[in-house]
Amino acid sequence: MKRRRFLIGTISAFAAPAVVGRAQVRTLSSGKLPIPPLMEVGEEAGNQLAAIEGSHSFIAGTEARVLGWSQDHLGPTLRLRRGQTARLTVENRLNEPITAHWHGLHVPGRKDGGPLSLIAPGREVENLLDIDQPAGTYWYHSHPHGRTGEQVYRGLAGMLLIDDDNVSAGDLPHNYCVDDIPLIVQDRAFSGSGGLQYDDDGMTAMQGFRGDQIAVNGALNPVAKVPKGLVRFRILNASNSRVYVFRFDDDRSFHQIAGDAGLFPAPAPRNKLHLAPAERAEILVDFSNGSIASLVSENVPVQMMGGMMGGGMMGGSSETASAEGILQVLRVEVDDSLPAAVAKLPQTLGGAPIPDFGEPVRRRKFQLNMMMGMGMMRGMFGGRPNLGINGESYDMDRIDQELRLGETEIWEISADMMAHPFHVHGTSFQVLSQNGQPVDYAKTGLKDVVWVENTAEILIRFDRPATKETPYMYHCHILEHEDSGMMGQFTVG
Ligand SMILES: [Cu+2]
Repeated sequence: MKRRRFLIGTISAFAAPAVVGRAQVRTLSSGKLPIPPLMEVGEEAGNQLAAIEGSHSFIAGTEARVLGWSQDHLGPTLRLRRGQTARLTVENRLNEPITAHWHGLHVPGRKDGGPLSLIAPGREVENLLDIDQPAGTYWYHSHPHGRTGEQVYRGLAGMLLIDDDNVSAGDLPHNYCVDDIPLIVQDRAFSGSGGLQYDDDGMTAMQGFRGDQIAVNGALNPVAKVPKGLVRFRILNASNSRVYVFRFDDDRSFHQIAGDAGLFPAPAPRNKLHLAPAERAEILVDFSNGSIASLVSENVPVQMMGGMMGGGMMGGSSETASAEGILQVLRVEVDDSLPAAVAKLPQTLGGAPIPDFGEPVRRRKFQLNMMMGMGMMRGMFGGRPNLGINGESYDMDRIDQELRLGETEIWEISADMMAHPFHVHGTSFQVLSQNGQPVDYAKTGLKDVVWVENTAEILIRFDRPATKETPYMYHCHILEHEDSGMMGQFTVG
């Protein structure tokens, strides 16, 4: 397959972010925050997602060629219900293979939409997904090996919510698009004509691709109108590699109520929110005093360890050298005419999952490798680098681990050179420690991505099977790392 190359060289040519207080900010229109349409996915037939190519205007007066699910860019928000089977047909109207991966869903390997479940051009696949896991904010995206980064970047991603009728939602904002607002946050780079730029070779693949503009639900610099009360934002970091540290420009505090895979036991107060690629967070923000605020993020630099990957060898990208600058994400304005259903912060979150992993019977180690000899050298000289886990690059003909159904394990994950968001398919896990420090479950909830700076330990169990024909994946969710081989596959039986 001919790989597209939009951008030659390093990202340094596009390293002037939309930074507040800097002169070189390009003028952007501030439009209303687009909200993806809600698709209720029940057991009845007729729910259809089609991968299509479309055109989308990020910058006024320009059009970008993009991808989407049943719409020009990104996809509808799917709402599934616990205890039900979601029936959903996925059709591929593109001229290259895709998959439909349900990120965070506890479904068997054959329904997981991993890289071995390709949907060829012109084909469609019916999915019957039995939903039995905590209510929460999940997502879906294409996952073909070597092409995930570009396909997700161009738009094959969407949000997926699980509701649970047995969990009282009355205490929490739950009016989609009014006080319960999805925010799909992605960084983007543009050509002079307003088209999307992307590159996944060489040093860009080593660092992970980063754009200099922040899109929310496909819009740059949008404005959200919210009611005068408590507002729930469901934030998904669907960026290929960028890490965010979100906060409000007036430094107001807010409460995190959920992480990747379900509610916390109680709202956790925060001033800042660290969100690595593929992580989700639900936050409650109080707008009852009517004052406006902007959601911003620190411009987190790519952190490479060791002198060799410092400035010189990194191709002089200014983003690696400087953490200065604040990225504008979303302006929030209060509209008195909108109904505020919830005014008071709940003290506890009824129906929050209670971890019940039991005693671990085994430990496994996963070392995320940037240092793969000649493979890394290829990356430095402009080719696709050869990254790996435990010394081996992803091979779809090799099963890397064999697990037993229902057995709890501790996985020890370690990173070299830089920090990586490690994702595991097919289940949710509990983070036990990061960098040797114990992690408080009340501040993370259940997860399916863990941020690995140096080391992390997770407690994990699989209750669904995965065969060697359609195994589960574990991988770095920096999509250029995943596409370059920082992925492994395993069976559960
Ligand atoms: Cu990585």
